[in-house]
Amino acid sequence: MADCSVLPESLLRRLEKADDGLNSLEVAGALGVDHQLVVGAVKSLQSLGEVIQAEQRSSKHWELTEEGKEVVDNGSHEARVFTAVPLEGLLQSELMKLPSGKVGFSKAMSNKWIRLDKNAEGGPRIYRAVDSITDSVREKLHLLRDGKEDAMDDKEKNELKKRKLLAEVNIKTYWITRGSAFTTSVTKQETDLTPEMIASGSWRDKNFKAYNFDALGVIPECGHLHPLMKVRTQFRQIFLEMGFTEMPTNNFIESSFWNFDSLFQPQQHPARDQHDTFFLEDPAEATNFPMDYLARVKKVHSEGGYGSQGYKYDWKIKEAKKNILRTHTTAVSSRMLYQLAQQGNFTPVKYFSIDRVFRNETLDATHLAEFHQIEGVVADYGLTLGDLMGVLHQFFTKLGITKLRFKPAYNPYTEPSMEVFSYHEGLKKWVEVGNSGIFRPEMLLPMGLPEGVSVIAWGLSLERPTMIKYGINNIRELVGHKVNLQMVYDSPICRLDS
Ligand code: FB9
Repeated sequence: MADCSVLPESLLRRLEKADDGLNSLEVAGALGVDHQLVVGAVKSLQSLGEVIQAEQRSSKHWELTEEGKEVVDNGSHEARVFTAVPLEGLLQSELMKLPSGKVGFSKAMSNKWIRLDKNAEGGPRIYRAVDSITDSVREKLHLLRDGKEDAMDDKEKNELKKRKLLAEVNIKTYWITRGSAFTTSVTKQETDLTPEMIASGSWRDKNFKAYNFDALGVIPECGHLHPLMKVRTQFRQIFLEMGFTEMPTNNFIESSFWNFDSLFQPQQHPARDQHDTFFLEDPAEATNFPMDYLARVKKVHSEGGYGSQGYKYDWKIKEAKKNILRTHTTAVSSRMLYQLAQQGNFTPVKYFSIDRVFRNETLDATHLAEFHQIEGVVADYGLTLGDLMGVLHQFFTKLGITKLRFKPAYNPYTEPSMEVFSYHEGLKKWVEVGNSGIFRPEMLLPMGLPEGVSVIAWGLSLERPTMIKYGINNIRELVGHKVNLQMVYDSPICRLDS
């Protein structure tokens, strides 16, 4: 087997004697190497300049099929039949049970290697008709496999093609001729200029490979951000540009107190029962509450206060202690507003959050039991519904959504509340893009926020805009165990601009 590292030199030496040129496939056969190695040598010689000329051609080429290769390894079927027949003969029925029996019998008979005695005792019996055989099919296939295309004439090749031992394939070959700068001594091309070469000056005698500025860089193996995370970054950027500060949302588990009671959401509200909320078994209860604040929450629920008549029910701390998976990030907003009230002198704030929330809801193509909620909160003296509409216009304009409409709605913790709609040019209809409202005094005043401070807030999901942005119709293509990770790798950068 030729030494592949000197293939280019071997090719040049053959070309020196071939005035008309060489066919790459014949060279491969002559050198006993795979044709692709010769193609590689042609490419490397072409990179040296005009040493050779190589014209691509399409050549028909005979290749052994898998069965043909098996015959080279184990002999032809007819030869295996001859070998299987002992001197005392073999029942034809026994021969037909052998793997090569059926396939090799007729060929062995036509080669007159065996004979059949139909009247033998016990049934038709096969005997050897000669003492030895030459398995020429195996020998010729062996020669062809080693690149000797002239081992058989076309008639023989087509015969073996019918027997599915050979196949004729079209391959791309090269017709190689001497170039204007032909030489048989190509020096090894250096691809790196090393410090040693510079220090010793040996670079002067080296032949450097031309730098290929068109070569693409190796794409580094790297991580890929999920589309949701790309869109989250864009929303975060929008909030930061608007002067909002991100809230700490790193607790999926929340007490019912902060998730519901602090928001003046009554303990008998349907959203608080099992089929809408995920309750924890262990630890089932939260224990650490600001008890003076808790007492004010209990009072405003059960008796009212701050101008409100309350819900007039027997509020129970046991219900408030229940641990749940938070159903909205408004629980975090509530904690932050309570913390703001504790700082003593009130200062206006703008907060935002983007994180996972969990609801025990009916699943469908666009809803799972969890989603990412985006929430914005602004607290200041004298904020009105107009301020809320204004900040919503500013926020959604940064998303490229300019046509907004507001529809009166209900939330337990905001009054008034508005659903936000935008006209979708593609769908030619108004689609809901979020919900909003002004937090109730029954929520803010028990926290200790000063009279006159009002807090406007709004929310939307991260999944909906992401699915629209990336053209995903079923949320299970975006999140969950069935996600096609290639989608994550291939998803383009996200720009949520107007
Ligand atoms: O995100 C929603 N829709 C949406 C948002 C953006 C968007 O961008 C387009 C590319 C340009 C497109 C659509 N929605 C809210 C509306 C619907 O999708 C709705 O069917 C699903 N809603 C979720 C809740 O469903 C159980 C989206 C989610 C939602 C709803 C309300 C809030 C947060 C998320 C809220 C709130 C709130 C209200 C007052 C005070 C504080 C928070």
